[in-house]
Amino acid sequence: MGTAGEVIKCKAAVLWETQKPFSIEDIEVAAPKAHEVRIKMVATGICRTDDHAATGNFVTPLPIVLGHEGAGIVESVGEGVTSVKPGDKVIPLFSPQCGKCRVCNHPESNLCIKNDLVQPRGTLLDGTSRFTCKGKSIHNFLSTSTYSQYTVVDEIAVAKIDDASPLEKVCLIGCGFTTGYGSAVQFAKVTRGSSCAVFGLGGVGLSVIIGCKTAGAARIIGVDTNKDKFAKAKEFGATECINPQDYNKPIEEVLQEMTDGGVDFSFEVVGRLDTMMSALVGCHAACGVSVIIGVPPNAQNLSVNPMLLLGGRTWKGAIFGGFKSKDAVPKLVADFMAKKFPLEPLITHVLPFEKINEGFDLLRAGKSIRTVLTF
Ligand code: PAD
Ligand code: ZN
Ligand code: ZN
Repeated sequence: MGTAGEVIKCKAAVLWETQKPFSIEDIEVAAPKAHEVRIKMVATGICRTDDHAATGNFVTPLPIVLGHEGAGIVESVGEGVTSVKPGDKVIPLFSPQCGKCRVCNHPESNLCIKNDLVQPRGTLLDGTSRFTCKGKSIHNFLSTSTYSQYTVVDEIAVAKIDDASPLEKVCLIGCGFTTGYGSAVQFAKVTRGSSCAVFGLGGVGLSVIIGCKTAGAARIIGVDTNKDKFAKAKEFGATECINPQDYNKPIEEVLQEMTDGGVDFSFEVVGRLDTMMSALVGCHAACGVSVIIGVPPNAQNLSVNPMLLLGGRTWKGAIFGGFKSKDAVPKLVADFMAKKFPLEPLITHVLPFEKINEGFDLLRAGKSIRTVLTF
């Protein structure tokens, strides 16, 4: 490869300060060090977690190159890399899989201890970043940083996928689709004939619905304050949709009345404390399972009466749908290629990368499900 070993100059969307637009900047991307991989990005989605970071709701070091739902082609690899090679199609993994730690060796868990999302340092594993702009080092986001024409990731944070896969679609497997779908089928293990409630009908919530339907749920109740989301939710398999603003009582009571005491499975896919409580109380007090997927606002806590759990309810949360990322992503791409689930209906907008701020405006206005930026 012509550029292997060299610094690459390219464009990236840099966030210098929270609550400010992204600036498209000329940056330098250093060559990958040992066990690192440099990727030419082809497509990346806009996920609400990127917006949480851009607004400061989710705290991460600045300045930074955000983006964590992407797909691209390996440009070059550092010493010792064995799982990918130049020319491979890949998906960066915001939740890595080192394959060695206690969590990676646990049969059920997936949040590898090498992750950079619980307490983000904004760097690769060696504690530094490969990005510089105007002489300043720019941080990495969630081990991935996909809002750049080129990015460098650790080998444990990238998965090789099918050579024939359409990158402008399968990029959603890098976060939104997999998180939602996995939360239903892999993490909650939704059962056939069960009742489910999904709070928040964005890209992730709709993917929860795909998972609930695949698992054979009998009732899937979509809950959203934006009724424009209902038609698509029904297209994906929601059997009914409700808007909390249409009732003069708490939505958890409405759910309890609709489902003989509460749903079997509820999913919070908004990222608010009040909806986390409603999802919890809206699942059955004895046999309900409530799953938190939404990222809560920074440093906010809930106060919970333990009686809500004493009767047998389960309350849990998951990153990336509970999937072990490096193992699961190539299989999910193969499943998509075998038409086991759709991704196209989740993509409402496709924009050139330079229009990233327009893409975020669409999300903030509630007008998009997923915008895919193409490079
Ligand atoms: P999104 O903004 O596209 O969807 C959120 C939906 O919630 C929208 O349709 C809103 O209208 C709706 N909503 C807002 N307020 C309320 C309310 N009070 N009651 C009901 N509905 C409401 O976001 P998304 O689908 O990209 O992401 C959803 C959340 O999941 C967000 O917090 C994101 O940070 C988080 C996430 N978590 C993971 C993970 O691994 N756990 C991965 C990806 C995203
Ligand atoms: Zn690990
Ligand atoms: Zn995401």
